[in-house]
Amino acid sequence: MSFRSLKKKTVMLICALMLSLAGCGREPAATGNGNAADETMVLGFAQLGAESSWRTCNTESVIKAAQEAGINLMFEEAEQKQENQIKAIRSFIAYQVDVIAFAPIVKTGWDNVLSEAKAAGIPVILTDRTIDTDDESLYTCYIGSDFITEGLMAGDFLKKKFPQDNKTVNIVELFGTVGAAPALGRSEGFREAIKDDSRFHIICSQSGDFMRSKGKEAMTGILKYYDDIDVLYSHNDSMTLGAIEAMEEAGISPGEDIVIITIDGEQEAVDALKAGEINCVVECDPMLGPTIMDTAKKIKEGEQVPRNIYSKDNIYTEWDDLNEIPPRGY
Ligand code: GZL
Repeated sequence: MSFRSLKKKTVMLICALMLSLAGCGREPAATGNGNAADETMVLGFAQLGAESSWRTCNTESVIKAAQEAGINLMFEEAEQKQENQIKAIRSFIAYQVDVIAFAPIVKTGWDNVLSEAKAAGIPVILTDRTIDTDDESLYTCYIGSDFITEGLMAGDFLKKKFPQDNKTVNIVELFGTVGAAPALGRSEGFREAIKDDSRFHIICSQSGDFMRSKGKEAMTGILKYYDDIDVLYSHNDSMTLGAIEAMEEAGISPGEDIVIITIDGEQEAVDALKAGEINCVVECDPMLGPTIMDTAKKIKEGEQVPRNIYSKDNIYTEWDDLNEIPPRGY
């Protein structure tokens, strides 16, 4: 963690601690008649990191949407560490924000801090990733993609790509962050889609942590060990783009020697699809900001909101009119 970041976090936590000790938190501005003026809504957002272009776009979407919605945003970025997200949520509780939203880096380990938010009467929105908990009251709703469906879409493309013949199809999977909902869901959906076709063999699954550098590192090692890979199924474009670098360094033609299926829909991946280096891109919409802000306002006003608000994810394949794909924005 940089000194600047540590200083910022320290100041943030001291302020929150002082506010909580003073038992005051946020004091509504008084009006002439002594009633609290309409307070501008405060939303605390704990982002998980900046590991991919998808995440950067997601962050920009949240910040822009808060500005446009007139919501005061307290934003903390956890540098891929769950303990930092938990600290950020605790600081939001101490400050008595109106709503907390966060992208849980992994599915487990949230019950304690979310119980504290519940005790403080602060509603919680899960964004982008889900959690495992026995207490469904710990969060109000989830806003993001359906990762199992994304995996099913990827598997369905594979079945179309390899028509019925007897040839074994060897698959390498680049797994996202271990324990993360998108990685677990994309893995589950893909396996569900191909489980009835005995030709498909997943010969290796290795985590690249959703990062380009780690995707390249993983694929470099895999290529040294296996010389009969037919397909790469990668849980995100950043890892895929790193893997493509590794393939090219090994003299392998991506999209031809090895069929590539990837998820997110970054511009660079769509450009590689158009160049024939990738065969299928399953979209995962990062621009969740407007829905988060709209939902947060409804929750603050006491309106009912759906338990799951799913993004609509498209799929783009080598068989489509690729000029129809809109500019991606990330
Ligand atoms: C999916 C999101 C994933 C993206 C990756 O909703 O959580 O995290 O697929 C990002 O690019 O790192």
